[in-house]
Amino acid sequence: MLLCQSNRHLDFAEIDPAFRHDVLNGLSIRPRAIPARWHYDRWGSVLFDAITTLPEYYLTRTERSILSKAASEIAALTGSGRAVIEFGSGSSAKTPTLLSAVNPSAYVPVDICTDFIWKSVEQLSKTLPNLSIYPVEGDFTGELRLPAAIQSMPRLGFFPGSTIGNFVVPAAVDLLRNIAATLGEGSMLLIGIDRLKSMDVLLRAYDDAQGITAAFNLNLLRRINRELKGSVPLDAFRHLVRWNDAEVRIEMHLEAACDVRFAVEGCSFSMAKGETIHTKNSLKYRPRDASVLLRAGGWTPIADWTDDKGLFSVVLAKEEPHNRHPDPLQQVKSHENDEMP
Ligand code: AVJ
Repeated sequence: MLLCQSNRHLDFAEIDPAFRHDVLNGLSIRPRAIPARWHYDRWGSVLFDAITTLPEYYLTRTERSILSKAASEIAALTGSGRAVIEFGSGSSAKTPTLLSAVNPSAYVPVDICTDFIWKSVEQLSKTLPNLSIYPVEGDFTGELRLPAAIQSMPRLGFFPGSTIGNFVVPAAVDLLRNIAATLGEGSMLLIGIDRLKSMDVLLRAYDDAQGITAAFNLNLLRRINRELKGSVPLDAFRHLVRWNDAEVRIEMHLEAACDVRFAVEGCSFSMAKGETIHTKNSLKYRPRDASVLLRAGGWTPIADWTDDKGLFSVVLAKEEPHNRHPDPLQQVKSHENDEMP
């Protein structure tokens, strides 16, 4: 059963003003940086799907196998009858495993790119014909309105793929808090988080031998040329991957291979050889880092699962603002500030 609601709708030819802003602003600031979400136009989503099947890209298959092994344990902890809200559902490849285990009362896929939502939802309604599906087109970093039909249902958020790793820590905390506020009291969250591991395994996962990740990264420039009337010479740029140890993250950049000048929406830019546009972060978390992150975001971890190599974590958490745990230190402090009667 497929039911429709959209937070925001853009027609085909329409250009997202936020894309225009992020690109013009991102090319003007130093270091230059364009948010990773703009990689996902139609072709970008196809390329990302190809990335998930690459031998070097262990994330997707590892998460999927963790989920299928843990499915019944997860279901035992969540109980059945929750509405499952999936953030950044994309092609929803991991969803059927979870959905058939937790026996949800409804499924709400949330994504910025609707093309993919519709296709995957069609597929899903064939596999689970009795499930009510309410796709929401929207940006889950902003305010999200959930469909009225799930108002009274207990919720289980599903945030797979280590997408949380694309956000620097303060933004990740904001996002987790936003998800907690959206899902509300008593909610649970099942989240996939990629772990810290050896640098060469990580570098290879983002710089594969077939060059699919390079094409995915360079596609951003193609999109800029197409949607923002750009004149960026694609062959003057190279896909560059870096490990940033201080920030514990993989970085993707587009590096100018020579001095280059171009225009976007009538604004001219010039870049010197070797200069880069930072296009993506992928933060890696050790298990305890992940636990601290979740707590900071208003979620208390209650169980986690990994693979035998400890490559990837799937964590189940429940919504619990820290002020619901009385903190003795915090209490002393707040008493100090109390005004005497
Ligand atoms: C699904 C966004 C988490 O950072 O690992 C992989 C995206 N982009 N290779 C990641 C991605 C290029 C992926 N996320």
